[in-house]
Amino acid sequence: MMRTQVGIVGAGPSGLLLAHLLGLQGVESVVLENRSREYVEQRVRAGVLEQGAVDVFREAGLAGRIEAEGLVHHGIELRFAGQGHRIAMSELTGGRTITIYGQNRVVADLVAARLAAGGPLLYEVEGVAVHDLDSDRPSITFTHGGADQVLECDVIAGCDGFHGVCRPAIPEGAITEYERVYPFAWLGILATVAPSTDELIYAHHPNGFALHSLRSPEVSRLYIQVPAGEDMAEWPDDRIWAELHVRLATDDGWTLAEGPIFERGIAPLRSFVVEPMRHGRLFLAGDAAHIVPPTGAKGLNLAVADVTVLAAALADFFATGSEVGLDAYSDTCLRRVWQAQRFSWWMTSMLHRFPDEGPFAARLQLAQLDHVVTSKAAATALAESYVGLPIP
Ligand code: RFL
Ligand code: PHB
Repeated sequence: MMRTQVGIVGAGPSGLLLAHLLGLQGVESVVLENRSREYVEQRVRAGVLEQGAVDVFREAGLAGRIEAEGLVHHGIELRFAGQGHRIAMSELTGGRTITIYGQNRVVADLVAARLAAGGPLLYEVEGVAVHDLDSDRPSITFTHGGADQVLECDVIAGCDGFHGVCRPAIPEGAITEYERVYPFAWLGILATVAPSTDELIYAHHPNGFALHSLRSPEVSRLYIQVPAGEDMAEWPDDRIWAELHVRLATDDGWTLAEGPIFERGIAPLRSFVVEPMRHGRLFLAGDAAHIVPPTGAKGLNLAVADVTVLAAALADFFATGSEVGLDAYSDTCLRRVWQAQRFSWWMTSMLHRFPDEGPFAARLQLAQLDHVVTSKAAATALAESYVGLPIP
């Protein structure tokens, strides 16, 4: 039998950052992850950090590599009807920025910090189950290195992502789930080629959405909308590039440079929220509690906000016994979560081809885009959401 203050299920960005923030406040935790360290550090996902998220990392002493190697961006481009239009994000938001820095590097930085702090971080645990969530001694059972283990906790943090075990452990009827599944997915690639753009390009095209992002001056990250359930085998490299050229084309002769593709994957698009983000002594954070379609670049940033709020509430609880912060956790986070849902849904609706909608809907999308790039009020609304709401 092991004992800790906070048992954390999942060593993604949520679980690792929570462990670090708790450690800074003298709160003990044990982090349990069912995958291997290599797998988690290589998993390619998000790439955009809001300024508020970078601030959290800086204040926690974790921003060394982000500041050295992250790329600070002041605007994005919306491309439609053959033309690009810059949204001057920083000018519209009093100087706020975003930073391009891959999620796998965020995770690697957090793992390094956790190991340096000597905190327990167990990989390749199996059969994780959470128990007695309604008591003040919840526990986690699992197998590690062939041995059955019981971890007794004061609190459990469910940071185990959308497919984890914590949310399903909450009795039916105690939570409400809100969900929208989109009829399309994103096919994403990483390619060894200098980005053909300085800023992210979000493109609307009759064939469907495309996004030109990047990871570094040498590596481009590109996405195209594909039908839900699409098989990667349908997309040989030359077809991916051909479609990117078509969807990103402009009237002024802009060109897209190609390079060797070294990573590819297809991710479904979904909007999901669970309310409340708590059951008894179990607190859900990040993707375990909510999923946004990636069009707003909000998934990772919401995870950072959740665990920042949760760490402060837990530190107060362990220092003073007060549950005020813990009781407010779900409502505090959900307000911000629903704003990110609204923005992510809106960006998704404006930029994708919806197979069941006709030409009227497509004309409305173009009118919406035209409005955003010609009205300062509309551009400001987009920019404020894109750079991110304050972390409470
Ligand atoms: P994570 O990163 O999913 O981490 C959860 C961790 O829990 C582990 N786990 C378990 N551990 C122990 N026992 C169990 N039973 C467990 N079950 C699961 C998992 O192995 C994992 O290590 O959630 P977290 O920490 O909340 O972080 C959230 C972000 O990862 C997520 O919001 C974003 O990456 C979303 N997302 C993207 N966001 C963007 O802004 N841009 C993107 O391009 C983008 N691409 C993506 C994505 C999410 C994806 N998922 C979740 C399918 C691409 C994919 C494929
Ligand atoms: C990425 O670089 O992976 C990325 C950027 C912006 C998004 C989604 C993903 O909206």
